[in-house]
Amino acid sequence: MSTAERRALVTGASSGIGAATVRRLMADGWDVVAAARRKERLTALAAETGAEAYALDVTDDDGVARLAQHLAATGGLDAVVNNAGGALGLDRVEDSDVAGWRWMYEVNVLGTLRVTQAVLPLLRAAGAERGVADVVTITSTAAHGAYEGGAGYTAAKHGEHMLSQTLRWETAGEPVRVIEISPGAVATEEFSLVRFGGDAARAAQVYEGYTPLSAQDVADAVAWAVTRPDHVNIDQLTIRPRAQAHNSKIVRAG
Ligand code: 8X3
Repeated sequence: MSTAERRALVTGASSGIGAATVRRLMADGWDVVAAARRKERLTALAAETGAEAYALDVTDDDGVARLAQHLAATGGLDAVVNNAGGALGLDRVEDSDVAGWRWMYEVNVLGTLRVTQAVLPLLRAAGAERGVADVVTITSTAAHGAYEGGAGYTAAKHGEHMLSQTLRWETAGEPVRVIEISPGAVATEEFSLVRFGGDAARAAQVYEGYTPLSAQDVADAVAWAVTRPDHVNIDQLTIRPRAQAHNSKIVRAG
């Protein structure tokens, strides 16, 4: 599939996997709308890559609807990369904070639902015209298993996984592919910092003693999945560092 004149929306684009995906798709010749809450954080990325910076909070119904209108009025959409999301805390179930779970559901599950619902008509139209369009969702290996302290995040990611699975059943036969990319440990600027409430030392420990994935590794997987021949759907792709066999099994040096 040629990427010439194809347009992608990437959410959570201000850092990490989102920013790397914007860079990779722009380098591959896509037009990219880079969306994130903090538009000022997108300015440098937009200047560097030529992507369009768009302020979006995936928890805001009206904001998501406005984005869909903007996309419809400015050329439509060939692919969405649902990347906005995150984890809060590493608390046992008995100690979990309901507000933290609510935030994780709101951003990971409902944010993906909101954005996907809003742009699906545009993707259907693009697919009908050009052969295929893509819904890509960045879940996590946490979408496919459990680990101690992870229940809020794993439950939300399992929800996102089932959203993706169900949408694939519902759109089978249409020119819309539904793709789930599930990364393991990825060293990004923010994921673990957010999870541990800004505790930089604790966040850094997550990636010590082995080579974690980079955001670029995941962006490469996205770019590969959306450029398969039109009849090929990469349902779900797990990608981990070589030193990781499970969320809780990482072999560290020393
Ligand atoms: C991040 C991977 O192991 O922290 O999505 O759940 S993990």
